[in-house]
Amino acid sequence: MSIKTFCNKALLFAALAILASPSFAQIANGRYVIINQFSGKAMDVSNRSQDDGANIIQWTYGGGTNQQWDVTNLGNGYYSIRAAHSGKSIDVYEWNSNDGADARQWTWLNGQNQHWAIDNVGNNTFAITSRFSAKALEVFEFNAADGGDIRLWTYWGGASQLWRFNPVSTNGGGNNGSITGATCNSTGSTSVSSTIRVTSGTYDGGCRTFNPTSALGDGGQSESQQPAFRVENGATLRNVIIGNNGVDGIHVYNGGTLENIRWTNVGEDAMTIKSSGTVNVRNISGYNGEDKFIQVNAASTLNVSNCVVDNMGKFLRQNGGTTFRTVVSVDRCQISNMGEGIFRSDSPNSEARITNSRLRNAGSICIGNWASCTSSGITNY
Ligand code: ADA
Ligand code: CA
Ligand code: CA
Repeated sequence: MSIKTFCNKALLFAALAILASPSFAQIANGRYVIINQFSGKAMDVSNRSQDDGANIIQWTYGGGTNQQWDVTNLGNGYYSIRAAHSGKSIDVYEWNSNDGADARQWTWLNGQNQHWAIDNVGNNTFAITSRFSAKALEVFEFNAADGGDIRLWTYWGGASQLWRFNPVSTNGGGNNGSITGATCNSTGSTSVSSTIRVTSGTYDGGCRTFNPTSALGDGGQSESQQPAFRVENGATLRNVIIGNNGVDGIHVYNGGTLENIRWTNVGEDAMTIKSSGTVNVRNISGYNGEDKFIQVNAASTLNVSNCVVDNMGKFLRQNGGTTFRTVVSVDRCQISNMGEGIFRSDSPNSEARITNSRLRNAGSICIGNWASCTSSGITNY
């Protein structure tokens, strides 16, 4: 090529390189769940306290407003970060400038110990640094458990000092690539003594907690339990919290959509595909089952995106001994503490894949027989 063409191309590439470089965008004002990169747990005001001096700790995200933070750009290079349930600020307690100083909540007084720099250090992880002490918020002593303390320490860039800001969506809708799971805060409760059937259109639970009664089962491992909801023929169920008696969860016949659902305490299982169809599941959280989360009993296509699932035997089971074809895709999920693993099937005709997800103590990704079972974009945290 001519020198002129070469120079034009070089300029074009330089311009493209600038456009393609990470934007290191600032945090927009809004409400966020703030997730620690090391533990995967959410920044939390202990015991939902309203008090000045209440401790700030980490806890598994469960949708509480004491786990959501209103972030406001103060226009001076710093932000205020205030708990949604109390309006109180993250505060360097007692103006302690040492390593190990505690982060607690305090009434907003506009002090420099309540001003925070939020710096994008790459990959959408952020350091949160005090204007007063220049020290960074971290999970103290690499504690991965619920209740781990949030304190300040000299910044050194470890995962325990890095945070993700996941926007809280108020409508259960998209989350721009972040993993939040379900986002409802309970608006009240409704008891369910016979299965609620959703046969067309959309059933919007309004973020109420649905509590199955013993008429449907006891939430244990009995296979004779009834589901709390039955979704049929492509209908949609959204904005639901299933309470402590999880019974047989949600049954889907002939395809359907589940959106913004939280299973507080999974029963025999959380969701079962009972007859063939396409099932789309998004923005869900499930906790504390004994065995399966999702059960597949019929040939089907299942797409799951944006889920948080913790503490059960396995994420998905195609019914034991069956050889029909299921195609499962799981994207943007955080899966932790699976006794056995993620996908289990006996079918040489089925396919499963998990992408762009975070795993911790999640067992084997592929168990049993599959035509294909793959993973990509996995972070072990
Ligand atoms: C187990 C049980 C099946 C079925 C399934 C389910 O795999 O063996 O018969 O009940 O659970 O649908 O939960
Ligand atoms: Ca603390
Ligand atoms: Ca079941």
